Amino acid sequence: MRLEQANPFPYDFEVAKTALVLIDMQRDFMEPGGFGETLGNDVSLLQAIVPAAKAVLDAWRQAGGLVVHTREAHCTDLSDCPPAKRNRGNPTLRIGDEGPMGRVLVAGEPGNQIIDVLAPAEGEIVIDKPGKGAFYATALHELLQRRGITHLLFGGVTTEVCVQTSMREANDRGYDCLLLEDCTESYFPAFKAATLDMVRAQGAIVGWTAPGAALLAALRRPA
Ligand code: C5J
Repeated sequence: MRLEQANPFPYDFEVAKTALVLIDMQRDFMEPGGFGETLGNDVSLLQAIVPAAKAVLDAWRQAGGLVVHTREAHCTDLSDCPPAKRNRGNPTLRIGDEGPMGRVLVAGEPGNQIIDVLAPAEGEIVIDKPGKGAFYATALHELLQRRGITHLLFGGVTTEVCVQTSMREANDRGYDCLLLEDCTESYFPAFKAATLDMVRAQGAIVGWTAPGAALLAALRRPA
């Protein structure tokens, strides 16, 4: 299968060897009262990508592709949250503090769940990650290797933090990565634009980018 519209040049992949990786589409980042807002961000900006991400998720499931969801999540005793992360900046609530959606960025809390509309389906991989990257201190690489995955399609939030970090980690592990432009968002539009540019610069130094519609069209084309 080929995404002709991909940048900086067409992206070839096989559904059976490709996973859709949706990064951190959690209430903690997407809704008021969560981690994103405690850092001073306008979380309403992120809602814009939900329809495109949902359309891609539905089509990818329909095609039988592997789906991976990640959550930035710490264990209840915060033993996987370095003080340098917890103490950084001047948030209104720190990781582990009790907020309106439960303890901020702690696994199992209401705010830590993926938003309902993109909730994982039975059998899909869900990775709880203590870092920004999806490969750091998780079993993701082994799970993908076991399934013969060579290509990753990325969406999720935020573009320049957890999405970009995960893409760079994936790139170093040998995956051909593509970022779905309208399925990722940042609290800072300029950072999103810069990330898309830097990913595909220098002949796709980190990977490709393409609109979600290009993937939908490719999946609809007869084989
Ligand atoms: C952040 C993330 N922004 N999921 N996490 O702290 O990008």
